[in-house]
Amino acid sequence: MSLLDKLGIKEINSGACTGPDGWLSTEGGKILESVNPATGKVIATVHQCSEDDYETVIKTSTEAFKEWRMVPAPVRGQLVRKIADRLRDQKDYLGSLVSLEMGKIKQEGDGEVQEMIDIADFAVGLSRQLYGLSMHSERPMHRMYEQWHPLGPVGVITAFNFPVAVWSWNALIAAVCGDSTIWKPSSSTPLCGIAVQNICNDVLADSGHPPIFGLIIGSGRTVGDRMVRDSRVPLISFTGSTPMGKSIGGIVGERLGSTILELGGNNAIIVDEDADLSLAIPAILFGAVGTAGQRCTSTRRVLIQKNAFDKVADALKSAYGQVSIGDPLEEDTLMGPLVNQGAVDDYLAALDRIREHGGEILFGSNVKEGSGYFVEPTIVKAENSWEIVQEETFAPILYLIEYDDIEDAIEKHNAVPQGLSSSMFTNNIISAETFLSPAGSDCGIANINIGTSGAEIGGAFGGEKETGGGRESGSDAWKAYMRRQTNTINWSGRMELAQGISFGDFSESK
Ligand code: UN1
Repeated sequence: MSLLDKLGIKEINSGACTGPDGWLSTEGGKILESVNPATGKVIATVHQCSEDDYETVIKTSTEAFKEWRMVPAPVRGQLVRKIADRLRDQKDYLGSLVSLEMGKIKQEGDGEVQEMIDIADFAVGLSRQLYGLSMHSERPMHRMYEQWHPLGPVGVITAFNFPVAVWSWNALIAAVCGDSTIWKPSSSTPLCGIAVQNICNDVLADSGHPPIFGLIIGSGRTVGDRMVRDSRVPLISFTGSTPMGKSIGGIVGERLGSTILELGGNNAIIVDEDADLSLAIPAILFGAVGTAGQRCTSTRRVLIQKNAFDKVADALKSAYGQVSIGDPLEEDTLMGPLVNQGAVDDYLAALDRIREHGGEILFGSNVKEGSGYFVEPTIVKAENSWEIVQEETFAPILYLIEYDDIEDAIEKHNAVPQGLSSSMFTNNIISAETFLSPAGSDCGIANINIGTSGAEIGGAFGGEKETGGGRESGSDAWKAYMRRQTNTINWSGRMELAQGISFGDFSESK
């Protein structure tokens, strides 16, 4: 049995969205090819959804929501637990599919499925902890509290680089919150969407619960744009580029819907003078080369105290020299391909701009000959102020930048438009606390002695500034998927106004 068979994927897939009873036929829809980035060859094709199909998906999801919102949250959690069971069974296959379709190495593909399992476990626990506060009323014999209610169908638009985990952060938390979800995966990774949806359909079919997990594979212009504009979808969670996020934020804001925006990062690691390089070098390597530099949390800049610059640069060059590039499903490979030719073109265009700035290339900078979208991981000596350094290039290009002292390091660190992840390697408690203080890193994630990428699911994930401000995954990120209701109950038998207001005496009125 082939990998695709094991995951219920066909060579030609004519179910690209879901209705009340699982897959809807989209036969005849415009063909989308899923391409293996390591070879450039087509893995399988999908007939995409039409605008009419979108209407069925949204109606199904809206009806499912009406039923699901009344299911007790701990019972909702049990459905998610079953999905976690299936993910545990299929971890190896699904991890391999992520590798095959997106190009990250198998270790990271499996790691991504592990994130799904972890968030599912988190969501099951959360299903008994959707706590609201209770407040003391200023009036006697009044009870005041808040409760969290389900919000509605949630639109989840995910990117190619985490083709399954980001769905789970959203959909599994939304599920225990009582929401249905409509997932639009990236057009580069439709097969990952189909594989996950097959698991959801199986679990739902046996459960007696409504079809709360919906999928829609189609072009951004046909179905994505429709969903973003649709006032039946109160929340859009979007992961992708800053320009696209700005446009989505504007459209959803215009209709006063909510968004969770998870946009670009320009993540830096500060290497303090006394940093332990046996920790810093592997962390920088994983952050910059892992997933071929295609995580939002990828390390893009390393700020190095100028006296330590040569030592750190040499250690990095030597580590980069040992990175094996090739088939992401091979055990020894550390770096797979970029996702497509467009990404290779972006890598080359960035290198041209680096050269225009007079940037010194310390390692790499070449596209690999042969099939597939392979490039060399690249190290550049750069200035933080260069325009290209200010931008997120979704490729393994690492900028090494000198600083004088901790103030200079933090100033340079924060002097980019994005604010996702950050880290400092130091054994100096004052440097560490400065970095974590209100005057330190301006990012949503700030770490000491671990890198910028590979965050655990238990924390709230997201960032500031042009990263969009959204938070998903752990901590209290669940609140974004619910609506808060404040309730006051008067059991005093008297009608008393707040703020001590007296408004005539009508107590005898019938
Ligand atoms: C992303 O790149 O969109 O922290 C998400 C990390 C992963 C998630 C990255 N847990 O690198």
